[in-house]
Amino acid sequence: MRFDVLTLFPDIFRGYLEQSLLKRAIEAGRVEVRLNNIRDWTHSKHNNVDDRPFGGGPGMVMKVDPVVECVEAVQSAHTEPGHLVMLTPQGRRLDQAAVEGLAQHQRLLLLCGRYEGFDERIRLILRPEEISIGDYVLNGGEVAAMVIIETVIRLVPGVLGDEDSSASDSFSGSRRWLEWAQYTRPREYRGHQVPAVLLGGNHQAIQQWREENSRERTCQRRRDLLDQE
Ligand code: 6GU
Repeated sequence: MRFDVLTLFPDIFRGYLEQSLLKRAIEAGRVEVRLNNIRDWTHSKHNNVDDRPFGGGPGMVMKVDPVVECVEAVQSAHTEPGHLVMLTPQGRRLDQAAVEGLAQHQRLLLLCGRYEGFDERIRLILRPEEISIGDYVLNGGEVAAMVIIETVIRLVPGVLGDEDSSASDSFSGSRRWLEWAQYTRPREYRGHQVPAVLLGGNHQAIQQWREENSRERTCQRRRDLLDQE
């Protein structure tokens, strides 16, 4: 799986790429992440990547030419074009089904914006898939791009250890329940006991308890998930 990130702030990604799971996946050659600075594709004397909106109003708009030329340069480095994703609050809201769709591609280009938005001609020329990570405001698409990288690589074979298979996660496949309550040692802490059934070694009873716990929590916290079933 390969990601080409297009951003004005590549440094935001560096610490993230060095965290253990992702670092191991990169070292094993399962994942590759290339950072591209959109500012390298400016022509103006002052390297402007943004400008005031025509018609007036607050804020600055990402200019069309550096973005289009950066995307074209990244695409032309390969024979097959990668799938272009634009991170924007105006996009389709990311959920696990969307993540599974993105994971079908060999190569994703993640286009991050800053400022008030993108010049509309970027959309018209590049026809990206537009994705939002939720109904709240971010300063830019960089954190959203990291969310995409993290959710997609969890589906790449070999990235997670066996003991942590993504197939058993909440929201994976047809399963839409929240995870059951988990406990580890000690058996008692400040008077709070681990449920006795989990200590008993009766695997059928444990499985039954977990299913019930999972359903109850989903019902209490995320009724909307049960209603979707
Ligand atoms: Cl993808 N970008 C920005 N700027 N804000 C967002 C977002 C993306 N998703 C939610 N809010």
